[in-house]
Amino acid sequence: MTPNRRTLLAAPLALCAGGLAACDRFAAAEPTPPVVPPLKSVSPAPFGTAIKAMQIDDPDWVALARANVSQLTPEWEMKMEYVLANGLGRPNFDRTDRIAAFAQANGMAMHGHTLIWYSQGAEAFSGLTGAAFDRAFDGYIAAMAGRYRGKVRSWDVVNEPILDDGSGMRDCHWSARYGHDGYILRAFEKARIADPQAVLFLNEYNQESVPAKGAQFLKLVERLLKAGCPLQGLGLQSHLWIDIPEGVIAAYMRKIGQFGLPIHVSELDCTLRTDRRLDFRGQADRLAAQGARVTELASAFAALPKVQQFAFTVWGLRDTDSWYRQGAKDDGRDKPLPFDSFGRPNPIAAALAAGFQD
Ligand code: 9MR
Repeated sequence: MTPNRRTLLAAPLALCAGGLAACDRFAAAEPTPPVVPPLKSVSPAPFGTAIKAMQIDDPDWVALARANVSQLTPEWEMKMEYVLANGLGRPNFDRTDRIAAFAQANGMAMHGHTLIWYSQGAEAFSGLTGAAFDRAFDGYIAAMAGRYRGKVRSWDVVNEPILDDGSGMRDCHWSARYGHDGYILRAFEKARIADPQAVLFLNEYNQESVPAKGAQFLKLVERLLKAGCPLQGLGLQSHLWIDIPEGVIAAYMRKIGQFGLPIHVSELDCTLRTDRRLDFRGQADRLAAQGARVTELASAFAALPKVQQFAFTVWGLRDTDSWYRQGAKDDGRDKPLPFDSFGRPNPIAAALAAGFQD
C-alpha cells in the first residue's frame, strides 16, 4: 500500500508499534553532514523554497535562503485560508506583500500559490449562489493575480484537482457550480486576463508515485489543452517517500515532459516515515533510500529539455520548517528537507546536487 499525506499523519504511532527498540533503531546516530555547494548554483533552473512570512524575521533562515535559493513560493499565506480569513470583503494581503517585498529586495523570483484549491474557500463562499458566486470567483482571481502582476513569474492557478486514488476528479464547491473541468477552465481564463505575463500552472501531488493518479493527471491536461485552456506549465509537487519503487519517478518525468510544457518540481520533500506496520529499518537505511529517490527526481528533471526546466522548489529548507514536523504530526525524527534544524546540509542536499550534475 502506498502512503498518502493522510495516512502519513498517522505514521508515528504505527512506527512505534514494534516497541521502543524499533524506535531506538530509527533514531540511530546522525551522519556527519555532507559538504554541498549552494543548491541554486547546481540546479539547472531557478531553485526555490516555500516561505512563511515569519521566516523573514529569522536571520538564520534568511542566510540559508540567500545562499541557496533564487525563488520563493508562499507556503500558506497566499491561500484563501489566510487571504479570506476575514471574509471576501476584507482580504488580507499583508503577509504576501511582505514576502513579495523580501523577494524583490533579495533578487529572488516568486511563484504564486494557489488561486483555486478544492480545500479552500468553502466558508468564504458559503451562501453565495448564481451570479454572486461567479462575481466572487472571478473577482478573487482578478484581485489576487492583478495585485501580484509583475511580482510573480508564475501561478498555481488550480491545485490538486484529482482524487487520491486516481479514479477521477474531486468533487468540491468549485466543481459543484462549474463542473469538474469547468472550474479549472474558468480559473485559467480569469487568471490569463488578470496577469497576461505569468506562466499558468496546474499543480498536483503523487503523480509520479501513484500510477493511476499520474495517468488521470495526464488525461486532464490533454482535455484542458484540447479545450483551449491557457495552461502553460505542469506542477509536479513531489511529496516523495522512501518506498517509491526505483525508476517510477524518472518514467513519469518522461511522460509528463511529452507535452513540451514547462515543468515545475513545486514542493519537494521526502519523508522517512512509511505506513508499514512493522518497519525496523534504521535511519541510515532510510536515508539511503531517500537519497536514491531524490537523486532520481533531480536527475530526471535535469534530463528535460532546457526550455521545460521551469524551476525546482523544496517545501521548506530546514527539517523543522516542514509541515511534517509541525504540532501533532511531529515525530521529532523525520528529515524530509535539505537542511537540518541547525541549517547544516542533510543527505537530501547531497542527493539533489548529485542528481542535478548527473
Ligand atoms: O505546508 C503547508 C502547510 O503549512 C499548510 O498548513 C497547509 C494548508 O494550507 O498546506 C501545506 O502545503 C501544501 C500545499 O499548499 C499543497 N500541497 C501539499 C502541501 C503539504 O500539505
